[in-house]
Amino acid sequence: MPDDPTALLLTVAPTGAETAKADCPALPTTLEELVTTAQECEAAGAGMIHVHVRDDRHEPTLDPGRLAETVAALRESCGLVVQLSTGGSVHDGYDARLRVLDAAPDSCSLTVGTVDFGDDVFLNPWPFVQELYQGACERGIAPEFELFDLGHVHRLGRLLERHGLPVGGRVHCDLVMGVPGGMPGTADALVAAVAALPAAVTSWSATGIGRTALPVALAALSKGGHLRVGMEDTLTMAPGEPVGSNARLVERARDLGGLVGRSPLSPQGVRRLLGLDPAA
Ligand code: KMH
Ligand code: ZN
Repeated sequence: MPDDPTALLLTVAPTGAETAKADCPALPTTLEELVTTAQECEAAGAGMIHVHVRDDRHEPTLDPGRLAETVAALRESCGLVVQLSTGGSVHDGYDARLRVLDAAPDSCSLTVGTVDFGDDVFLNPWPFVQELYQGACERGIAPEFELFDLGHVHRLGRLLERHGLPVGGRVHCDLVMGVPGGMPGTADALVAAVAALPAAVTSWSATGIGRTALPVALAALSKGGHLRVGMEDTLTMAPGEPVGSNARLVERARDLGGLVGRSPLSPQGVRRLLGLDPAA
């Protein structure tokens, strides 16, 4: 059955690894805050949550116990499809990032190539990308391919040609735009990236970092794509107006989608979109 073109996947990325709690007290960094955020965002229309975990000092961590505990808590408290970040922070090593899969999330982010990341470099060499992809496939975890640059779009085609499709046969990717060092968060860049997507891609979303959030969201909706929003990517609603909560960003995305006749996809619909068992 073809996907319903009026359905809109809203993914919320509530925390990320880059913003300090001290700089943004509204950032959900404890498990309790994350669970509350997930529930609020589900009520606002989100279908999937992209999760980065923090430690007791609110610092990013890939501690396996914490990741497993987080997956369990989210499954117990909300219906959202749980996607764990395998990107972590730019300081995380490859082994720790591979071990994220052991927490058995429904989905995992999978960045397809290296990208400059502000003053840092987010390293994703080809052998690591292949190992991560094979690990996700072996465990039946649906990858969401993170594409920060046009070169990543091309590389996704190479990855799928060499290793085949994910379990379930669906290929979902997310254009992450406006990272300093990656592709710009513009309508022109989005159109170019979408035109270059491999034919095997079955769905895509886009997210614009910082002030590119709205231009990217509007361009993505105009091209029929889905949306990722959240405080991982955007900390202001407008210049000088801090985001009060992740749910506000989800509500805004839902309302923008509504203007062009799109309705939020339920978590069950998201599972279908990703090739996961809808009944699980
Ligand atoms: N924190 C960035 C270095 C992902 O979650 O997979 C990587 C990132 C991508 O956020
Ligand atoms: Zn992330």
